[in-house]
Amino acid sequence: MKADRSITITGLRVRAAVVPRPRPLIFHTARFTESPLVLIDLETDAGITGCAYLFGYHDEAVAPLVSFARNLAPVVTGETLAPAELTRKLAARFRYFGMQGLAQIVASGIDMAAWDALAKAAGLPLAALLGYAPRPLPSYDSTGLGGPESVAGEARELDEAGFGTVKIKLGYATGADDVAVIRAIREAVPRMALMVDYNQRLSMPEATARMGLLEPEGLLWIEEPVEAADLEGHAALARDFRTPVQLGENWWNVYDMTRAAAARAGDCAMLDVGRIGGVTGWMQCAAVAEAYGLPLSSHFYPEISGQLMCASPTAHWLEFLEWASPILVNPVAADKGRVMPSTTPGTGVEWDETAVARYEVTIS
Ligand code: SMN
Ligand code: MG
Repeated sequence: MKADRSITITGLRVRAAVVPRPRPLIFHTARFTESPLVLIDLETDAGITGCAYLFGYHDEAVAPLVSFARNLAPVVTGETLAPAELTRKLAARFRYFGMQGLAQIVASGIDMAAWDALAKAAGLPLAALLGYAPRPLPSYDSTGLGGPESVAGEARELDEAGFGTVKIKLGYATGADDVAVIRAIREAVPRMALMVDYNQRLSMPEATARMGLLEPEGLLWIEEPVEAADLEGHAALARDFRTPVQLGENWWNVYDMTRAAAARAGDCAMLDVGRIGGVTGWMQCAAVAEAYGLPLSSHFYPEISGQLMCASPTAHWLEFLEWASPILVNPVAADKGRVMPSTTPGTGVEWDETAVARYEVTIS
C-alpha cells in the first residue's frame, strides 16, 4: 500500500464452475439442475484479492460472460481500487455498447469483487464499511413448479429446516391450479407464510383474474405477475389488489428502479446485485427505496446481499439459496429462517479451492 494508502488493481482472474444443486428448481421454461457460475478474482498490490461470483443461468451464457470479463483485465489492471469510481468508468466505456445484459452483469461482478477487496483492506465486513452493523436477517427459501404434492413436500422439508416463509412458483394451467398448490401447502404446513412468483408469465387479464383468486390467501407478495417492463400493468395490479406486488430482479440500474418507483409499479422492490450494478448500483437503489418507502428484498447472491440488506434502510426479505455453497468456505446458513451475514472482512465470499477444482470447467 502506498503512502497515500491507495491500492492498485494488478490483475483479474476469471474462471467458470458448474456446481451441483441440492435440489432441482423446476421452472415454466427451464429446469435448473445445476448452477453455472463465473468466479471473479480481482488481485491488488496490497496482496488482497476481491472475490465475487456471477450466476450464468444457462451453460451457453457462461463462456460469453467469462470471455467478456477476461477481456476487461487490461482495462481494470492499473486502476486504483475505488469501486464506485471504477464502475462509473466501466459504465462510461460501455455507454455506446449499452450497460445492460453481458456488460452490466460483468461490471456488476467486478464491482462486487472490488468492494470485497476494499472491505478486506479495511478489515471490515462490507456492511460495516458501508456504515452499518451486520445483523440477522429474515430469509425465505423457494420451491419449484412441481405441482401440489411435490411443492407441499418441499414446504415440509423447508419447515423442518426451520424456514417459516417460502416463495412458491405459480403460473400453472389455470388459476384454480394455482390455488390448489397454495391449499396443498396450507394443509401440509398451516403455519407457513407464503409469497408467490409468476416470473412475468401472465397477461394482464389473466393476472387480474388470478390476483383476484389469490386475494383471500394472505400472501406476503405476488412477484412479477406480468412482463417486468410493464410498469403500468404492475401499477394497475398494485392499485387494484391488496396483496402486495413485488418486482425488481430484472432492473438493470437505478434509473429502472426510479422509473418503477415513480410509477408505483410495486408495493415493494427487490434487487439482483449481479445485475443492478453491484454494490455501487445497489446502494443507489437502496436510497431510492428509502425515498419511496419501498420495502427492499434481495434476489440471488445471498452472501453479499446479506451485507447489503444490513446497509439498506428499508430491508425486507433475504432470498436464501445455496447455489454457490458447494464452492464456498463459509456457505450461507439460516437458523430458524434467519441469516447472519459474515462478520469477517469482505463480503463473505471465499473459495473452497478444492471444490472449485472439482467443479471448474475450462473456458478457452
Ligand atoms: C428466479 C429467477 C431465475 C432463476 C431462479 C429463480 C426467481 C426468483 O424469479 O425470484 O428467485
Ligand atoms: Mg422472481
